[in-house]
Amino acid sequence: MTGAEIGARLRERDLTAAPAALNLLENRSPERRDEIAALLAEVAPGRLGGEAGAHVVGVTGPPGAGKSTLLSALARAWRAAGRTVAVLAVDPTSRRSGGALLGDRARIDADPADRGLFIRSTAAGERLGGLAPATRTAAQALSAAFDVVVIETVGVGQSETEVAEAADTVAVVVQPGSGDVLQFLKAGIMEVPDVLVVTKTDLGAVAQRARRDLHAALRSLGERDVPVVAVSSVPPVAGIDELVAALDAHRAGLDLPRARTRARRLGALADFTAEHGERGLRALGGRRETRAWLSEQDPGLDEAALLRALEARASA
Ligand SMILES: Nc1nc2c(ncn2[C@@H]2O[C@H](COP(=O)(O)OP(=O)(O)OP(=O)(O)O)[C@@H](O)[C@H]2O)c(=O)[nH]1
Ligand SMILES: [Mg+2]
Repeated sequence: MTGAEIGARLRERDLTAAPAALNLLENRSPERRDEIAALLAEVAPGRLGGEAGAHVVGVTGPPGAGKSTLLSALARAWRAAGRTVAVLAVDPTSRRSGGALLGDRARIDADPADRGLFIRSTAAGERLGGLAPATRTAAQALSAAFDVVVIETVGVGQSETEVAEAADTVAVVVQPGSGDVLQFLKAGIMEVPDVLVVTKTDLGAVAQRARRDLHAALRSLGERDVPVVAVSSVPPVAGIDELVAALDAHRAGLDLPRARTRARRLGALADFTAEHGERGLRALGGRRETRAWLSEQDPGLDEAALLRALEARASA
């Protein structure tokens, strides 16, 4: 199947094209570049006649906070509501082993026979603490076919900034009793997420305290509208419907075309810098100049097309 064929199938919301799309997008060899570009062109907003319909949700937080278990519960709720779901889990540990072990970081319970739920674990690649370059474009491609696309990343501090650039809604997952997120929030090291989730409320008082502390920190930052949702992802499961509603409410309040256009432009800039370094950036007149130039480009262009435009400009 060619890149264009895979892209066309995604555009027609054929979920069975998802594995082939990921296989192609994760293949970073230069000879596949045109295929990848062809795939992305098929699902570009210019081709779709508007932004892809999925809700792209970033789920991030410290190791072991309960992200994957939460996603198992969330995926069940979304599927029960008839929504199709793709989960892209970024595995930072496989940098050393050189390849992602399927489902390693994800550890998401799912019915293997369910065609409406697609789960993929990807190695983080060369990028430290960030998104695998393939993950961002995979999220964009799958957005044409699925109702919900989740990007799960591990980390606190730097990682949610990159996720925020790729996702419509960012949820940061906090484990009760671990102070990192609270301290990072208070110190302004961490960007305030769209939704905060306290996991493991089945543990009782410690979870309630975590929720109160986060509320207090948000108040002191003047961010009293950010919801803090307490969940238990293991029986007795609790708070999942409330979390689904909080995520939906955030998405409903977004200027989606504006957010997505910004994401594609920042993504193209990140791709360009990853491939051509600071030196390439200087050839474009610097980062600020390049962002200004990107902001004048056609909002219907996909990330790969924007990257090609940057490269053409750099070599002009
Ligand atoms: N009691 C309780 N344990 C939970 C809950 N959610 C997750 N856990 C446990 O917490 C541990 C870590 O859960 P994961 O879902 O793998 O956490 P994660 O954030 O995805 O971890 P990494 O991907 O390794 O960063 C596991 O042992 C889970 O069983 C919960 O709601 N209650
Ligand atoms: Mg996980």
